Amino acid sequence: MKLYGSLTSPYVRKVRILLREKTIACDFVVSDPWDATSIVPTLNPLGKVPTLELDDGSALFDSPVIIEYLNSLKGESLLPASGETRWQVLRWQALGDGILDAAVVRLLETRRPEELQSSATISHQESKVARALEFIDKADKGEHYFVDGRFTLADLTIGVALEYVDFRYPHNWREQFPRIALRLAGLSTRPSFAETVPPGMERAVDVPH
Ligand SMILES: N[C@@H](CCC(=O)N[C@@H](CS)C(=O)NCC(=O)O)C(=O)O
Repeated sequence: MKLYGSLTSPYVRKVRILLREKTIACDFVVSDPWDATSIVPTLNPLGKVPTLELDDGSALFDSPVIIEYLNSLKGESLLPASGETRWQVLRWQALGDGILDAAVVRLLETRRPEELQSSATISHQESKVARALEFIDKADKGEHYFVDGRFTLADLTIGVALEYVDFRYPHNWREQFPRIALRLAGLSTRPSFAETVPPGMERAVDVPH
């Protein structure tokens, strides 16, 4: 298996974390999806990373699909098989992916020439992140993990999303949401997270009490 992706893509990072959590061997090919010579569009017509090339030459794409596939290969599943906890984990995963989508749209907008940028688009995306943080805070019951008393795809996805907010949309959310900051500090120390920090990302070390 070969995973194609960039070192900064949070969607790719989710997959790299899963591979580490489940100790699955997989080659990692650094590939910039914006590079015209990238091989990715020959595997994935959408030209996006992550793209996972399987040993039979076929490819899987979209991070939740890749994650579900890899998660099914071996070890304890990070997604409960059925019941209420399954839907809870999938909802957290959707929220985390949605935070990423909003932060990416915002970032791309801010990278346009200043005179072409839409402040309405930027604040529309920022309000999604703000509401998501409120949602996470409200759901916090002081437990170490989101669901099932163990590390699941919920923790993986929300953890990556929060660190991506720090990386690409840095703002002082920790003061308003110290419980989320504490939760993220716990996740950040996992080897799978520490080993996949994007180059250029400074990690927040201060956790408000
Ligand atoms: N929904 C996709 C999003 C993947 C995505 O948008 N990846 C970005 C990199 S962060 C990309 O490849 N962009 C290139 C493009 O859109 O052409 C997933 O979860 O895998």
